[in-house]
Amino acid sequence: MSVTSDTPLDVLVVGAGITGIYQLYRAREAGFTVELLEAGVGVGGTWFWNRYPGARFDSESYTYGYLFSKELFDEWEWQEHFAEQPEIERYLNHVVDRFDLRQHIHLGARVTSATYDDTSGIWTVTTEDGAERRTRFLISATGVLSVPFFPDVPGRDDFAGQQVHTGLWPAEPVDFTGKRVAVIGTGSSGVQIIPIVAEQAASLTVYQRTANWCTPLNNSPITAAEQAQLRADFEKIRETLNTSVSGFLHPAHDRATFDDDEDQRHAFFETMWSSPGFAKLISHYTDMTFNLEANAAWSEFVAAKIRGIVNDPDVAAKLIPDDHRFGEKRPPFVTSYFETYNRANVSLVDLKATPIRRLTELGIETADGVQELDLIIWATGFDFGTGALSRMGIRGQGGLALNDHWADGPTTYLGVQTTRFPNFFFPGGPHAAAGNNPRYNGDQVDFVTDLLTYARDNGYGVVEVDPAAEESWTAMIDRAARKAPSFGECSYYFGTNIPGKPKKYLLNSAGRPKLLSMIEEIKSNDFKPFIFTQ
Ligand code: N01
Repeated sequence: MSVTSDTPLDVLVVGAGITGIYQLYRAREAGFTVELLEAGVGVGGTWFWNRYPGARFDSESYTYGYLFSKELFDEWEWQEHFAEQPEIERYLNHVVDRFDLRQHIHLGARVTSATYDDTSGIWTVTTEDGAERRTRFLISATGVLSVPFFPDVPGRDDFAGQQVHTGLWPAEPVDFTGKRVAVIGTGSSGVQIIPIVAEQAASLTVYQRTANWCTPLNNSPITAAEQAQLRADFEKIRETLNTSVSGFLHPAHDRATFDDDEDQRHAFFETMWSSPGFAKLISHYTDMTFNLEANAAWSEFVAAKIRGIVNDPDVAAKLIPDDHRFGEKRPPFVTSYFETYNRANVSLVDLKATPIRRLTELGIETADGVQELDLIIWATGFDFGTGALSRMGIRGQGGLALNDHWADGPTTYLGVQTTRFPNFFFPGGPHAAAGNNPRYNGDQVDFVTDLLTYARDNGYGVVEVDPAAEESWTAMIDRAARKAPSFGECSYYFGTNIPGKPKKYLLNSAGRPKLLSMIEEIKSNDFKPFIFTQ
């Protein structure tokens, strides 16, 4: 099957997640001919695939949704401060229909190769069904958490029961009722699904390798008065988000941990414990993440909370991290998580003491024997940052494979382009964000659209980035990684969860204001250091 026409598209977007939908909208509004290819059978990206029970935002709904249209903001009333997956998927479908974008979207269209032609500057993109499309500009909005990771556990195919991954959750509801269920992994996905499975399953066994510093999400419905206030504050919200380091509304605190005496500190820790989501990182004492003593004081407070909630002291001890500090990994935010371990049908296996040996036909085998199961839920994470880009068969100048170009990890400029791959962009990919992702990704989409508009309006057909600029931006990313108090090398942010993956920082910890100020400077300088040719 081939849909190739003589006239290439101006823009082909890959991925119908939050970033891709916005990129499609912006490219069309800028007057480009544009289509979007999406592997899934629905739109939503991360929020389409991660449809496991309990999946929800942990950034405030109204700060995570789109802010480009006041009308859209006014008409969509988020039900909760942290919306659940079904509402998020409905919202994204609403956006697609409201802005009449569906006609440009091809669902079930997984990209298998994308090849740049040095002579014409045109990309040829092939999908799984063999269809080919030609485009001048190729924009991959394939996200950072889109390739689920299954650990290489021996005997995975031997298990006779059902297996599902949180990041590849089936469209049909998975029934836990009366079943013996295992959840492997206790990252943000695992800790969201565990309480819900526990309520319905006959038994739930949680396989935990590393305990995480989980704290309450503190979600609640958005009241009518709050809805009205949000609408009244639209411009103020946008302004605050645009000037905050990580794209949240939470204000920074003005005191360090030991500026307060013990009683004041305890009271502040209680306030933090009861605060919503990421306030516990952003509005915390200014030194909490990097002053070891300060971090230890907060960690001990959280540990005491866990001991206070979990009845069995041995189980509580296993749920308290002992190998990393609070904030060194991305902290999950939970609802009734620790309480779940007080249920008679829930047990916790410490994989450091008894690692998984293999799967058998009946269940999971550790040193303690085989736990018989009906359903295994893999909540084992993702090939973060570069996972999707490395599986699309992308070839740039002279047939160079992106995977060879990035053999030692990604190098980028602004997290939107890499050298030797002209006319190819990847907003929301590696080096894009460290915080509330849609805010950074939206900045990148706006920038890429402006860049392409400039090229078109000035008669240029090829846009590439100066190698010196890429080198300097990538060095800045690596420096910021070393300085960043949070997200240490034990985190998937360095790719260390994937065997054989180069250890390279995949976020942009320099903050959103820096990204925005660089974008403004580049725009005012005729988009240098991008190189334009006809
Ligand atoms: O994945 P993870 P996730 N044997 O990589 C364990 C976003 N998100 O899907 O820590 C046994 O964090 C692994 O153990 P260890 C958010 O950005 C957001 O949970 O490597 N266990 C860990 O416990 C988040 O950070 C929300 O020792 C194995 C788990 O699997 C990101 O997605 C909700 C194993 C993987 O945790 C990823 O979260 C959900 C093995 N061989 C996700 N291999 C929101 O709330 C791995 N594990 C918005």
